[in-house]
Amino acid sequence: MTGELSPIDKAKFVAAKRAVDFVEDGMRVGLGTGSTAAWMVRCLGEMVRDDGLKIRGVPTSTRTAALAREVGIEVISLDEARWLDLTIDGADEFDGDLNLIKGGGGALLQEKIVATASDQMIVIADVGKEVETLGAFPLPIEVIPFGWQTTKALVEEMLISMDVLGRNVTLRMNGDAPFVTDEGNHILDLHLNRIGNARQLSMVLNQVPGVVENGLFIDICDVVVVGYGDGRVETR
Ligand code: ABF
Repeated sequence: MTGELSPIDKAKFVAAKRAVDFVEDGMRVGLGTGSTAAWMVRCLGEMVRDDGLKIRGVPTSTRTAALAREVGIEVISLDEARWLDLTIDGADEFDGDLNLIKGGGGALLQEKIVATASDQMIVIADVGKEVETLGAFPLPIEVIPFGWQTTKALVEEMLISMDVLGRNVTLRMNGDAPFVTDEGNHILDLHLNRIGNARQLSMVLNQVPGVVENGLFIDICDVVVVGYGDGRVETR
């Protein structure tokens, strides 16, 4: 499955491989999105095929759903599962309190719903995602297309009123057109450099009309499995 991997891919793979040890027969598992999560889905597929592992997976994107089916994982919707035993997903940044920035892949809305509906959330990440303070990675927020420019202006005003230093807000593009999420929405990326009070920012952002959800995951993640390029794995 792995062949010759670059150090970064090796780090992602070993984190994913360790995290699937948490998966037990009969579990309903939330399946994250992104390149690290894709390794986890492939590892689970191997366990289903070779070890007879019986799980049902709830994907967090159309991309992950397609991969899960391809590797032989039974896919169900969140409404069928209602509640999940475990979710394993990647992240763009994590800090010492296991708070996260997610959404670089554009799937933050389904990812947050699925993670919140899980008894346990495990994040898998290469060590480069570890930060002291969240915010160097642009914070994605999902906004509805209707009046998105007004929503953007309201978010910018809100950042000024909160004295947030970096206030550059950009519409995520896919070539010449705005990026469209699985839910038919757009993504605004907030270039903040440093997020002083992530909990407060998350709450305030979600009060702005037009904002559906933001990529700050506060008090949702239980464990981070960190992979290194030399194959070491640590758990935070
Ligand atoms: C998902 O994939 C996202 O929440 C996050 O933005 C991204 C991480 O991607 P990768 O694993 O490719 O770095 O988990």
